[in-house]
Amino acid sequence: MSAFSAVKILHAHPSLAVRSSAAESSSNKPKPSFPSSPSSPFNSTNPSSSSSSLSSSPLRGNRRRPILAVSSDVVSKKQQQRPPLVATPAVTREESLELYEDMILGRTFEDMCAQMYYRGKMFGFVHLYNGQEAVSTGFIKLLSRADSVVSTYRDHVHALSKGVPARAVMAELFGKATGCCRGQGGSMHMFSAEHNLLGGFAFIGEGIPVATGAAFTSKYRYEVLKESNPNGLDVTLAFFGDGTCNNGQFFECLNMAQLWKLPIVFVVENNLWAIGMSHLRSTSDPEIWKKGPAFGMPGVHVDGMDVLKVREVAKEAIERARRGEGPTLVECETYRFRGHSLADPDELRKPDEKAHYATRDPITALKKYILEHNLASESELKTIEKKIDDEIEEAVEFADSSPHPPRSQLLENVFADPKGFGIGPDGKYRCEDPKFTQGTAQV
Ligand SMILES: Cc1ncc(C[n+]2csc(CCOP(=O)(O)OP(=O)(O)O)c2C)c(N)n1
Ligand SMILES: [Mg+2]
Repeated sequence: MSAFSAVKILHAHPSLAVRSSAAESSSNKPKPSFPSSPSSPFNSTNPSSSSSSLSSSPLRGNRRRPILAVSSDVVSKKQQQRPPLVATPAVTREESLELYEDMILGRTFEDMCAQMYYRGKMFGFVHLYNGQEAVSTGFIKLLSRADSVVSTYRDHVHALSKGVPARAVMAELFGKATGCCRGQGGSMHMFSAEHNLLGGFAFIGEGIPVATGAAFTSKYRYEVLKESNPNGLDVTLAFFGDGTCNNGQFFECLNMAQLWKLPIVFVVENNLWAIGMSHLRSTSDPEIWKKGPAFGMPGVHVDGMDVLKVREVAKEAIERARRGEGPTLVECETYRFRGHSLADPDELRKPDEKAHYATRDPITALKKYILEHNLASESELKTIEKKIDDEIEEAVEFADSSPHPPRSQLLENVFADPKGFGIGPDGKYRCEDPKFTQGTAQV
């Protein structure tokens, strides 16, 4: 049984505040908020209950209480009494194995990154995602190739979930020519046009307008250019952290996305910390999901340590974006198992807080679920783990043996050209030169 409330949904209109049956409904007897499937967490309610777990959550009101209570306080007595398992699994065997494999891929890849970083194979800052895998997997495995993902500097696992091969991500981290950005991006700037991975970004919030633009493109193509798309609108997922939600670009983009009903899902990975700053200390109202309704879109809170709950919420948010019903803000409450970056000694977070979340490891939880529901055997899961181990080993060998980019690549795709912009000797703007992006400087 999860320690978090599973889903909390608040609709734009205050009289339509909706929470799922997995959480208690609010005291003003909510009604379903917008059309969706009957089993959706977006429209299920529990009108018989009148207590609100939110009112007792330390995310609201008393911000001096220990962060551990975030999870423990939101468990209502009613939830605790609920039987721990349902007879019918929420996923098919194939789906559960796909989710398991993707989460193992993310975790194993990142553990290897740590090893390679400390061996001096990677340079600059490297931010790992350990602990947050349920968010990447729960959302991105529902996308098709044409859908887009916009990430942050914590981007390796989003890239892997979107299908960028592990060897291309590892080679990028090694700064090699075979990397997905030819070694020019590095850890914080994963990009793959082929996979519609529209970038990792070093500046926080920087990716949100890019994602909003991608969603606008999708809508423009479909509705204005009348390009046919049998699946409906292509969807963009914008991932970012809790600390980023205090950045102005977040608010500007929520406004535009809702105004134009763009096919985008804003996915907040609330890991409770922004480097060494606690979310509860830095945010006037720490319940980020509530900011969706302030702009007229649904806001959802979900346990980000439970891939099945994330997937359930993600499915509905993605489908409504695809149907042209506009954006959703989803706050996934999660935790990173390592320091902010591999250069962070992680001394600010309390050991008991880390220990608490370690018991909520999303991979262990999914494994337990698979076994308890007889979706696969222990040896089948081991086979997946072995397959991923081999894939990561191969990725490291590939990255290590790949060539460095040539020196001539150094000034490609940079906006400052030592020879200057403006008009060249031929009377043309330099940017009109087809070789412009290759740079003109001699290095
Ligand atoms: C515009 C900008 N300001 C400040 C920073 C420095 N900075 C790097 S990470 C970070 C915290 C971000 O926290 P959060 O959004 O919660 O993401 P997390 O690292 O927890 O995934 C800050 C302030 C930055 N990268 N960009
Ligand atoms: Mg954070």
